[in-house]
Amino acid sequence: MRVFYSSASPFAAKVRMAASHCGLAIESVAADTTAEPADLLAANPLGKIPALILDDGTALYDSRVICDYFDKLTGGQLLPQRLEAFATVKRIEATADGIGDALILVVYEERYRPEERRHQPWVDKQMRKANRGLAALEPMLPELSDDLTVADFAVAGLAGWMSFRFKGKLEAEYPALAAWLAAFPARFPAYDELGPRPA
Ligand SMILES: N[C@@H](CCC(=O)N[C@@H](CS)C(=O)NCC(=O)O)C(=O)O
Repeated sequence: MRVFYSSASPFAAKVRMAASHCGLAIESVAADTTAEPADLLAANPLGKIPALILDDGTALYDSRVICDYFDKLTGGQLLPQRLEAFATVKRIEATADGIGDALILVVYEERYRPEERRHQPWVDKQMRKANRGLAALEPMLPELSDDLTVADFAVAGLAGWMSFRFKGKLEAEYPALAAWLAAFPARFPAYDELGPRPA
């Protein structure tokens, strides 16, 4: 299997950490989404990473679908079986992913729009979304068990990415999440290699 990724992407980091946790050997192929490379578009018409190419050549996207596939492929290593625990993990994953979606739009507004075309009320709306999500996420963290699940990888991907894209925000506003991230490499040593890092 091959995964299109970039070293900074929180969603690609989530998938690569999940694959490692499941003991899956996947080849990582760097992709620059801005350039819309043909091989990425052939795998994912949306042009987004992560996109996974299976051994039979078919493709899967996005990070939630890929992680669910890994879970099924490896007999339930990312998701709990019990309904209540499953719902908790999925809620935390969706919250972390949704915060990432909102913050990425904030980053893209700056990256892709000329200054005179930026619309601050829309950026503010995305920031409110992210801040509500972060405030909701912090009290959910104690619900995570010692056993790593996809929720841990989603939160670590998000928080690791924020630590350089929104430097200082977690420490200043969401210290429980900052502390959770600081403790994560001890729980998952491969974070140092697979966690998000500036491109
Ligand atoms: N919901 C998607 C989000 C993926 C996503 O937004 N990826 C970003 C990089 S972190 C991307 O590919 N952006 C390029 C684009 O939107 O064209 C997932 O969970 O995989």
